[in-house]
Amino acid sequence: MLLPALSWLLSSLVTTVSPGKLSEAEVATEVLHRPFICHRKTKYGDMLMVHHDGYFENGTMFHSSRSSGDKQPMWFTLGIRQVLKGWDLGLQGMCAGEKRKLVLPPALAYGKEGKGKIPPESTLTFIVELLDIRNGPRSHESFQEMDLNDDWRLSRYEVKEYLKKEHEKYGNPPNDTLREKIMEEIFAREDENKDGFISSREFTYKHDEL
Ligand SMILES: *[C@@H]1O[C@H](CO)[C@@H](O)[C@H](O)[C@H]1NC(C)=O
Ligand SMILES: *[C@@H]1O[C@H](CO)[C@@H](O)[C@H](O)[C@H]1NC(C)=O
Ligand SMILES: [Ca+2]
Ligand SMILES: [Ca+2]
Repeated sequence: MLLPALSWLLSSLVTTVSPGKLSEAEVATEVLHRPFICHRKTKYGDMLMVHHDGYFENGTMFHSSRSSGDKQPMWFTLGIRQVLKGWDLGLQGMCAGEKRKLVLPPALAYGKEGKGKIPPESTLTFIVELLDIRNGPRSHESFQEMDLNDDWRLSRYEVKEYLKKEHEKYGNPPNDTLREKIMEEIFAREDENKDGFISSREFTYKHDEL
């Protein structure tokens, strides 16, 4: 899985893309399985772990995460266009253990162009099973976790400590040079008013492209 800190960087790249024009297309969503117990529901900014199967309109399967590649479920952040627009819209308010069927019109999938084996103007059906939900890199929970002295802004020290903790969590070798570099990139991008701190407003990304 991507380091949250890295996906945070990626997400800021994604969100700097100018908002697309409004689409009237909608996702048809059907709940196939609802778990008995639901501790929390997905919201924008959460990280989701899913297995998914994708089908063409004629019923042919074009992808299954259970049988292709490393057969591992995939992690992504909801609501930042890291995945198809139809997923960002159709996987909200979902419980871990829930299974949904999404029918995506082309405008919320691969559009007029198509991609790879997806022909132009394809309506796609996905069966998505949500396995786990975590606080996203941009959530208030993450901010509070990073804000060690509770002053509602992140200093360079706090960001560096967070990166260090994340690197240790995922077993990466300690490398202060690399962390210093990542941190400077984060501040260059996120500290909009250049006061040397990332405020909670600067931290929480805007998802107005949805
Ligand atoms: C189903 O549709 C896809 C995409 O248009 C095509 O590649 C595939 O050959 C079709 N399968 C059948 C059985 O018609
Ligand atoms: C630390 O990361 C930098 C930049 O990626 C790299 O050039 C350097 O070799 C790394 N140092 C160690 C000790 O791994
Ligand atoms: Ca602080
Ligand atoms: Ca600032």
